[in-house]
Amino acid sequence: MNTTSLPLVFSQEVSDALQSGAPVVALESTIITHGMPWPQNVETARRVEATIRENGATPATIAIMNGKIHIGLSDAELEELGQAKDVAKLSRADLAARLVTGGYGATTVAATMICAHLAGISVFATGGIGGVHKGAEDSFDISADLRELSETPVTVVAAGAKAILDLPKTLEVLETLGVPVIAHGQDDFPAFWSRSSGLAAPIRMDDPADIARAQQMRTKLGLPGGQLIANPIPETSEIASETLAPVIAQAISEADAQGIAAKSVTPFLLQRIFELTDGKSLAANIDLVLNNARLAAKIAAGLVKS
Ligand code: PSU
Repeated sequence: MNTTSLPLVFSQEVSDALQSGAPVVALESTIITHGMPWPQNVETARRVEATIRENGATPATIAIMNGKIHIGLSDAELEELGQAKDVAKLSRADLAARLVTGGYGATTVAATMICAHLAGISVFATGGIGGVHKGAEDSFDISADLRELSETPVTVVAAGAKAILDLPKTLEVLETLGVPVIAHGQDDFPAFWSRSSGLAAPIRMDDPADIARAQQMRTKLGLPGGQLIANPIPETSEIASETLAPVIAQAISEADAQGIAAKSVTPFLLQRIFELTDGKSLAANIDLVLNNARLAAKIAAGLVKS
């Protein structure tokens, strides 16, 4: 792809890796600005980048700064973004407008997929994708992440969808949209902080190289879109779903009572669950992201080899 006319700024490390055909893993920035509190957000971002390097790939954290899409951030930029105020949480609908008006922009799963694809990166690691919110039959709150997965050819490694969501409906929508949902190493669809949602994943794959080949096969077949790789949180870090269910219910009823809507719902719920679990949910969130970074690096290496 000719990227010269695009508002893309590559870090030297990412530019070198892409030019030499080395494995690269994209990372999002909403998890830094809206998903975790300071300073754990920046500490985690650094650890995720280090994990990707240890596993043989180059990390490319994606964010909007000064009207440009940055593909790969320096340590100083990571620090700046992690403490910045007025960072817009960007998805497909508002990415272009923010580039024109300037200011900081954090990329969600949807926006990160778009930017990664423009940059020529086809694997991306995050925590959990957005999905169908509980009560969506009234609120119509369905994350744009789901449709993006059906349109943009990037493999997204996540610990399933966040347990704050309606997971059966999220899986239904993904099926309708033709998105392959592939559980890694188990039959069940994981529920972010817990290894199982009690729902079967439509596809299971154990070998990262197969996951890489499946994405290439989709391209060969002319099928648009990416893949959702649902990678369960490590056993030692999981929080039992029975423990979390009442906490999630409380956070959701507080959000309803306070009229929290649209883009603010997920950050509000994550923050309240963090407070209500005395920080345990954040520790689990950090461990699952690191685990996803490891798998994404292996998938990226598989894409390069085959
Ligand atoms: N993974 C995390 N924490 C997060 C997210 C992912 O561990 O905060 C972000 C992603 O950017 C995802 C967003 O796109 O949550 C979902 O937001 P919404 O439900 O508003 O679509």
